[in-house]
Amino acid sequence: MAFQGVDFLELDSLLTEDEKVVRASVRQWVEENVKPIIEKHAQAGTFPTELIPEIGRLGYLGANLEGYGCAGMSAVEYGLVMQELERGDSGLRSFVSVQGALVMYPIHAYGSEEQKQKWLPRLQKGEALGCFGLTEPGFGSNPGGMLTTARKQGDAYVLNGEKLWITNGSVADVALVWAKDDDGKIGGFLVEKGTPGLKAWDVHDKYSLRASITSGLALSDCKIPACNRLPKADGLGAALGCLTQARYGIGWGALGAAMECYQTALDYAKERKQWAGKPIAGHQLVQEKLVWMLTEITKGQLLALQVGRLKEKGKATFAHVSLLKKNNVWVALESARKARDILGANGITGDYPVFRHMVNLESVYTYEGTHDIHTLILGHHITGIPAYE
Ligand code: TGC
Ligand code: FAD
Repeated sequence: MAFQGVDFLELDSLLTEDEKVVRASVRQWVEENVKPIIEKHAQAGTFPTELIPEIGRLGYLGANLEGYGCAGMSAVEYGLVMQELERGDSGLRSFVSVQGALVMYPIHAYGSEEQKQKWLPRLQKGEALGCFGLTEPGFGSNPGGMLTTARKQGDAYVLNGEKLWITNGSVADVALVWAKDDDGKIGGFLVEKGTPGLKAWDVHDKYSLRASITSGLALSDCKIPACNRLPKADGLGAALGCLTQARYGIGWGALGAAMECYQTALDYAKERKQWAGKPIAGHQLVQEKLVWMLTEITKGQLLALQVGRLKEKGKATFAHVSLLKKNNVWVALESARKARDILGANGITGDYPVFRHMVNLESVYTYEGTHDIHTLILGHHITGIPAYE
């Protein structure tokens, strides 16, 4: 059924007309262009590249950035875009998150004017694709330990190292690679496709985020002009600052997947009859699952909206964003699991979107800081004592 939402507490009354218009237009686009094709792509393990020009034209890439052709949306409008995209598929939202929050944002925030002019307009239109290379085979939750180096050689940097689990790594025209310089300081380096010494390959046989490209990058004496370093990206904090932007979008996006699963399960439970023709929605245990989803989704909506309003006032901290990412992805994953259960055997097929959302959310739970790492970030914040090591 089209155009459904979950708004138990009339939270729409807290949205502006512009915000509702943005949400409605993305929702309609996803209904018409994503939902009819996404299951096929997920089964085939392909990303729907045919949608990229339209995604760019509609302004979804770097949607909350100003200038360089970007839409300049507010934090809440941007969040609603992510929510509606992820109602379609987490892989689609990932594509938009990586391009906007992890490639365009750092160029916008830490780049030179020349880097911005060169990349942002093309990235915004989807004419160029980017990827964000932070994670390494031995350094996921602890990116500060990275082994990749960028040695200065005259007016060039020479990069060596390996990055793994990089969304869009093999198709990116530009890779933002995080590496340690001669002083051991972490910086961001723009490595263009085709640079000698850069190799990319794809991770195959994923059960999760199948409609998304996940790659490895190897940098072997990969020489780039010194002017490709982001001048204002000073240390690990700069990379983590990009993650704050992406995690914010994920906190909203996950709710889209959760609402899709809830609505699918509710509709199914009212239709599906067992035990003398009674709909399964009439059983207490099924109702308990549906009510859990409704309760947690509603709390998640309030959380997203408040973090969004704080972000609009420049008051959202990375700890606020950790709470949002941690809670809402957990709610979405648990909702998807409960919805899968309610659908019985039908729940394991591609006839319904639930299993795809459920397995996608396993990745979302892990990437951009695992659920437990966000617990530790919050623990650090409230006690002042880091407990990572
Ligand atoms: P730590 O000493 O705590 O921090 C170093 C400096 O950074 C500051 N900081 C942040 N700044 C902005 N935003 C954040 N989120 C920040 N977190 C920390 C911090 O205040 C400090 O500043 P200063 O001035 O004192 O130097 O660093 P640590 O090495 O102890 O690490 C802390 C930890 C574990 C929280 C961090 O490393 C972490 O977040 N780990 C998780 C790694 C992660 O999330 N990786 C994601 C890779 S990208 C990805 O997954 C893309 S998925 C594709 C998609 O989005 O679709
Ligand atoms: P690990 O760090 O090895 O963690 C494994 C387990 O140990 C987790 O449960 C974790 O919570 C736990 N753990 C780790 N440290 C602690 C601790 N101190 N205390 C308690 N528990 C701990 N990265 C990028 O840079 N760019 C991308 O575009 C990108 N895209 C991705 C796409 C997909 C589909 C996936 C799955 C990952 C992607 N990643 C990307 C990588 C992602 O960010 C990492 O997988 C994530 O940060 C976790 O790192 P890890 O997988 O090495 O797990």
